[in-house]
Amino acid sequence: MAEKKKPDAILTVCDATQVMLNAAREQGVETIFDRAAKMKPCPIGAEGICCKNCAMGPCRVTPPKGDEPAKTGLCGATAETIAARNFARMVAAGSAAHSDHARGVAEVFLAAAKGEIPGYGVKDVQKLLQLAMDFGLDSENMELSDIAVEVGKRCVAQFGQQEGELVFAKRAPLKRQELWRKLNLMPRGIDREVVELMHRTHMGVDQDYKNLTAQAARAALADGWGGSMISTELQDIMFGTPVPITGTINLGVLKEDEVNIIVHGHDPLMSEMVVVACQDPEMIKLAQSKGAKGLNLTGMCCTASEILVRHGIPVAGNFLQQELAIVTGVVDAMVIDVQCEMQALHRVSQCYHTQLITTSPKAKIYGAKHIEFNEHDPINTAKQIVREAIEAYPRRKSKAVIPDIRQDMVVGFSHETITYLLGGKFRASYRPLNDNIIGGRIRGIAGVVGCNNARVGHDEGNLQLIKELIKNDVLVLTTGCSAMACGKAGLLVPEAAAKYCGAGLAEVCETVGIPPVLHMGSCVDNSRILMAATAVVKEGGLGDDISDLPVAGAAPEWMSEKALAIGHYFVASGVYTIFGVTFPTSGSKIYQDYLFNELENEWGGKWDFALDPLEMARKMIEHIDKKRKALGIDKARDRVLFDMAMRRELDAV
Ligand code: SF4
Ligand code: MSK
Repeated sequence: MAEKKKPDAILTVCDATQVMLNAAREQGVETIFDRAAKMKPCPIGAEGICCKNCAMGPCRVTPPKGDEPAKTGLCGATAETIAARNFARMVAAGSAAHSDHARGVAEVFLAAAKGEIPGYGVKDVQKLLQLAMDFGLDSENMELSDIAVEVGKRCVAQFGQQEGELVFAKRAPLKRQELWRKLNLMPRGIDREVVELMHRTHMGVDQDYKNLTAQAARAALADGWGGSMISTELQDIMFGTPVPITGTINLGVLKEDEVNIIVHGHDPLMSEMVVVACQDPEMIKLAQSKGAKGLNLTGMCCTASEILVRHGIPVAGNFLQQELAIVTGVVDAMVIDVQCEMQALHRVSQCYHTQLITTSPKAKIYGAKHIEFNEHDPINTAKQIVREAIEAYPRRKSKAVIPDIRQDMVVGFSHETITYLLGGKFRASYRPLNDNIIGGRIRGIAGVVGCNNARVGHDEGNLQLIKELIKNDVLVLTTGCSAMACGKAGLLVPEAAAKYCGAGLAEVCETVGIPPVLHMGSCVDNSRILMAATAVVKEGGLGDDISDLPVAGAAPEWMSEKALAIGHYFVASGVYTIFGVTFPTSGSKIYQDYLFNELENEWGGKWDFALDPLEMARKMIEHIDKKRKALGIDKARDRVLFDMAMRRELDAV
């Protein structure tokens, strides 16, 4: 089940990417698209049945041929144990990535609350007070700054907590919490669950694939309802909870006559300050003194989403466009923080004048310039970065190739905003959404998230899947690079409803004035989707657990370990979750059967796989319809569809 892209398959469905890919090839610059064609993935590794957890291996336990006995590793580890261990280690790494990002945010939040950092403050007081309540803080007679300090301390403590339950896990529907307690899945502390998972996947420890999958769930839940949720909440408090805002996306946002700075990665702490620095008259004057018309700040990957949803800063592109942005010849600085930054950026930047700048002590690239983000003097670090970009501007040496392709979009749909939009100012609630689901105008909700993957057509899977879902009246919530694919394709504007949706969803979107695909933020903001699902349960009328809802999750172009962690916390939260490209346990039939079938009986959610996005859509809709039937609301939908069909027939007469 490894990648199956044919040699003549489409490399990208994004026109701007295609233009730049042609330019890169003309200029002899190698990119990930070329490397993907030259180097095939190892099929045994891709199927999860190669173990290198000790120096007696790697042991490759390929399926037996004919009557051969099943192969095991030297230690006797079976294919299902090896597949489960590999899967679990990917989940551990993904959970660690989100959660270590969150730790950094929590530490800065606490230091800022103590008044140790100029530049950061409390923008969302309401959310701060909500967190104080979550942590059981009696804040009635406390100063706001003291509440922030106390909330900061308690968030930081979630990482090292050894016993008890993570505080945000108690936001989940009660029935889900009870299930987690019963199955021993309730996360105790963020670091603890990841460390324990790494221990249990070490040679000769946990060799029961079900037990490993359960601990992987505890680590993943510590991410979704822990690390990622802490990131989202504290970032919202410091920088503002997103509300709908317009933005522009694709490589056409770069400007030939301005200093172009791209911030890339995931962590908004530094990029928020770069936003401020770029508005500084002193910096703008400096740029003009070098012959530029001004400063053009844009973003890439999830750092882009963070500053897009809060400031409307333009987005240059998603994961597979990072090298190609530099090929335009006009990127004066690419500034990276953590995660999803390819080492190849250094080699590509050397073909141009682009200054590649790393900023995190946790994420250096050999050869790149390192300007460490000083969290106690963030604005001056940001100004230093902007100065580097300005200094690079006169060194431009190649002809500018900027595709004249960009697309407007509406983004910033936090789950709080959805409440307000659907319910209105005076009766903000999820009631109208629930009613529309019950009544059948909205068939269900899908979370479509995740990456690009160079093994399949860039943006192709995300777009095919999402268009098919909205055509079938499924409202889509999206984050990460998938959200950016939607933005580029014009799905994040209200007008998309009339063009792409089924009659029911189109009617709802047109009434409320929202796009049929709601951009909810970056990768850590998948926690917003958990909260939205919980809000739907709590609103009533659609069961009493997330697993009762007509919802499904997907990552059709996933590539990162973080995506697997996200998928696993959705499954453990009761969501049917389907991935594309490849599935990392496909070499063990026993283990894959467990994840794809048996798990649903235990957790209410399960994993699935489909290479073809239309097949993926079919499976998701089938699951949504199954849940509608169980809720007894399938008839309502039949009636609505019948009415619409009748109306069309009448129109045709
Ligand atoms: Fe081989 Fe077992 Fe060592 Fe893995 S842990 S490499 S299966 S001997
Ligand atoms: S950036 S994790 S490629 S979504 Fe979050 Fe995109 Fe996936 Fe990175």
